[in-house]
Amino acid sequence: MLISGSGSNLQALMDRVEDGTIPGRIVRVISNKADAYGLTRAQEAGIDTLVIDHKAYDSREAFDAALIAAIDADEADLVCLAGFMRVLTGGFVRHYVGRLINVHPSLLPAFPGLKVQQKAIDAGVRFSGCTVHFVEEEVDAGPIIAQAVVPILPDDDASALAGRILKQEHRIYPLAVKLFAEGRLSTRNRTVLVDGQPWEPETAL
Ligand code: 3YE
Repeated sequence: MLISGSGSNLQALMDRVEDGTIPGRIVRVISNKADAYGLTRAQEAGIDTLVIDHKAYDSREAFDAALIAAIDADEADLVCLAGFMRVLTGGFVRHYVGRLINVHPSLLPAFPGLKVQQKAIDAGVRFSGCTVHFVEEEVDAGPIIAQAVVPILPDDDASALAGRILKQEHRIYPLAVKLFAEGRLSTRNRTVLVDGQPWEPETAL
C-alpha cells in the first residue's frame, strides 16, 4: 500500500481486513513522506511501514526502483495507491501490470489530476464521485473498476465535497480490493473482468 498523507483509505482497507470482509492482509505501508499520518495508523495496527523519500533520489526511475525493491521483497500480490501523490514511471507501471490500482476523487475520465473537487464545482457539474482504476502509465486513465456518484450541493466548497466523496471512496475501494483478493478481478486489453467476464450490471460494483 502506497500513501503520502492521512491514510483514510488505508484505514478503510484495514477495517475491512480486520472484520474479515477482505480475505488478505496488508503486508506493508510505504510512504514517500515521513510525516504521513497513515504511517501512524499502520503502526498502531501492527502493520510494517517504510518511508522511501523521493527527495533522496536523483531521478524518478531511481525512486521507483527503490519502491519496486521494497514491494517485491514483501511479495505483495496487489499494490494499492491511496492518496499517494507521485506520478509513477512506465517501468513501475509495467512491472505491476494487472495488480496496481488507485482511487481518484472524481468520476474519471472527468477531472483527472489535482484539486479535482474544486474543478468539479467550478465546472458547475451537478454530480461528482470517485473512481477505482487499474493504473496505467497515463495518469488517471487506466481501466475503471468501480465508481460511485455523489451530488454537488449549492453551498458546497471543495472541502465539503471532498468529505462526501471520501465516504464513497471508503466504501468502493475495499469492494475492489475484496474482489481482487478473492481472485475475481483482472484486466485484459484495457477491459476490466470480474469472474473472467466483462463488466455487466450484475457484477458492477
Ligand atoms: N502514476 C501513473 N499513472 C496513474 N500515480 C497515481 C496515479 C497514477 C500514477 O494513473 N503513471 C500529482 C500526481 C497526481 C503530481 O504531479 N505529483 C508530483 C509530486 C507532487 C508531490 O510530491 O506532492 C510528481 O511530480 O509526481 C497516484 C496519484 C497521482 C496524483
